[in-house]
Amino acid sequence: MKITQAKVIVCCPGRNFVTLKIETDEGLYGIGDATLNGREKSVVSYLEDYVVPMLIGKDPQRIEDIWQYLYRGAYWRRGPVGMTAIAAVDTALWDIKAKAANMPLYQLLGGRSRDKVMVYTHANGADLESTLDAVGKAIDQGYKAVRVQSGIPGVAGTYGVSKYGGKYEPADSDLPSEDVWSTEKYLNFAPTMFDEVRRQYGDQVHLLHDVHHRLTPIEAGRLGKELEPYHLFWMEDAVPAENQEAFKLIRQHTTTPLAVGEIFNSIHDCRELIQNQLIDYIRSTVVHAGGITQLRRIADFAALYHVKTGCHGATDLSPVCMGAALHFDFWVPNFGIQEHMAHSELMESVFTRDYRYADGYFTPGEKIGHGVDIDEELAKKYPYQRKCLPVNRLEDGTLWNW
Ligand code: CS2
Ligand code: MG
Repeated sequence: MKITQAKVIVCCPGRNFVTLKIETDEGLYGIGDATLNGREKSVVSYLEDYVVPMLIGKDPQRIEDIWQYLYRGAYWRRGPVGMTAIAAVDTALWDIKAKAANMPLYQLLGGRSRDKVMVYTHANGADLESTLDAVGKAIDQGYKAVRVQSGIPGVAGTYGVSKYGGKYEPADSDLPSEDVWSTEKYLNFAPTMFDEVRRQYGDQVHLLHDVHHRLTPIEAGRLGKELEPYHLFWMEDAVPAENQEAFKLIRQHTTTPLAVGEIFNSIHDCRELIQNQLIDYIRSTVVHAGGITQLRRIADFAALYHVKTGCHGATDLSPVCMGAALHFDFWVPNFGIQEHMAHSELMESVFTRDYRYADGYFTPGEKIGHGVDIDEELAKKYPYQRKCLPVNRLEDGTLWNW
């Protein structure tokens, strides 16, 4: 079998998506997600100007060799742009191989390890009252796990909360909008929020929270300790994780489970965190961590240290990533949870997918491959529109972590 063509499809049905379609001389094709929120066109160029010409004529069944060719062959290894491009190729090749084997991708990975995949959804509101309502709605929809984010008293707008009402889409303007942040006001508010959620909804529902890289290690230790009475499923991205060792300080102060990794693109980004058991969940997923091929390596390494998977699943990861991730989730032995920030109907309209939601769980579907496809003609109706993620400043104007 030979690769005859690879197309990069860019569309914006409510938000930007980049999709790679690899075609072969035997009529089979595979689809991969190549979306990098706020830097989409960089990945388009990396694929179109460099990777696609290298793929033509190669045997698509040689998934590992092509992964090594694109990783080692780049010389300039790792990084979000290159690894997202490699991930898109890898996902498309796994899609082709599973189709050639006439089986769903999870079967090719080793068969299912569970009957269904537990997911968590997002509940957020501009204030505590609307956030509590959103949690109740998520529970009524059957979710067993809910991520709770709220506007903070005295802080105008914040991560995870729509500025204009309606669905939250962080990449909200042509050039970065500017958010304002106060760690003090946040730290004083967060325990109250979870106290209210537990008081209103009890202990059964799993509660998650995303700090979104905004604390120092000792602040994260304080928050984790203060949230212990509320038994969070995880506290995510408490601290920027370039310095993996810094998580030792958080661990010394709290038993609140820690999750990190949605912005990692290599196993090396999380090696110390995992082997020193500084985290409990690894958030890396198919589209940004080099595809199924590297994500499997990360998960298997994590399993040695009791770390479970918790794949990222925001709306800026396309239904192609969600589909591939659900097949991965169905197989992976040390599964933890899968994020499901629901795409809008418009976003989903250009993709066909086989995964299904029921009562807090997903199943990946039984179609051959990963079960997701893109309607190229319909995608043309929604041309790319540059949208950047916000930047974040402290109240004194200091540029901080968004
Ligand atoms: C967030 C993401 O879902 C999450 O855990 O961290 O929504 C993140 O903000 C976006 O993926 C950034 O593009
Ligand atoms: Mg996150």
